[in-house]
Amino acid sequence: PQVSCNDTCRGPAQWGRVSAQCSGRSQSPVNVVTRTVLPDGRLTPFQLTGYQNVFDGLLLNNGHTVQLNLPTSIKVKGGNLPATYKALQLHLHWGTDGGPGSEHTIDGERYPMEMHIVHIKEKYPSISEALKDRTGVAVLGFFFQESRSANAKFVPFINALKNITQPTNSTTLKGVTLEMFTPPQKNMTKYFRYDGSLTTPNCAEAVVWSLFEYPIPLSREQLVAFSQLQFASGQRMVETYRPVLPLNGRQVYYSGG
Ligand code: BO1
Ligand code: ZN
Repeated sequence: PQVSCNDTCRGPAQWGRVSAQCSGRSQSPVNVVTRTVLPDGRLTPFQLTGYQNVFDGLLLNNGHTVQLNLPTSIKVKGGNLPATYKALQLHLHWGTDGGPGSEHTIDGERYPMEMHIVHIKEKYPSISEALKDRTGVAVLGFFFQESRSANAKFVPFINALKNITQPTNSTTLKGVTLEMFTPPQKNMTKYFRYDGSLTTPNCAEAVVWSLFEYPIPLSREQLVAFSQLQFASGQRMVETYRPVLPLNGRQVYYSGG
């Protein structure tokens, strides 16, 4: 008889069967070896638009992660990006109860959580168009680190998680700004840059990655709160990161040269 698949038999090791692109040579995430990054003076500070705009955003458990949909009035350019990109959504990757959980690693260190702000080139109507372009998508990646005190700016986001424990629950975060969920701009000047892919199927190699060195602080309790979410299987939504993949000769650049 047909048996249903659990969350491991559909895990990253099987993704090559889901989409051939997941077996490609420019996949994400990667381990960044800081000794071998190339300082690049073209990696200037980003020009961010709409980070102070107040919006009501849909926060949802999409069965893979928690996602906050963003207004497309939020944009990023500069930093040697080849175009202006508009925001679609942000989401996170984490471990178990505040343990290691970031997708990218820095010198082999895995942070407790990583946030991705997903953008597409302004000219594209949807992500499916952008995924056909090798630089169609720009993801800004932010690491988190455990801090003694709670991060007050994340309180509304984290409080809302208890209302969306099951896929496909959603709730509206009212009166928020992207500024609440990102570091002060002075802490966004040091970042790593490389060309890679989506970290989940279809794993399209269409992403310009920017990974900020400065980590966002959250208390242990705040990090643990993400582990209350659940997959469709009823299992706790934990270890939501893809293992690192080889660079296969790709260079990682660094702004802080
Ligand atoms: S990530 O930032 O590399 N972890 C990543 C991985 C997968 C997606 C986005 C970012 N997937 C796509 C979905 C689309 C959806 C789009 C925007 O995100 O495949 O169905 O429309 O939300
Ligand atoms: Zn992601």
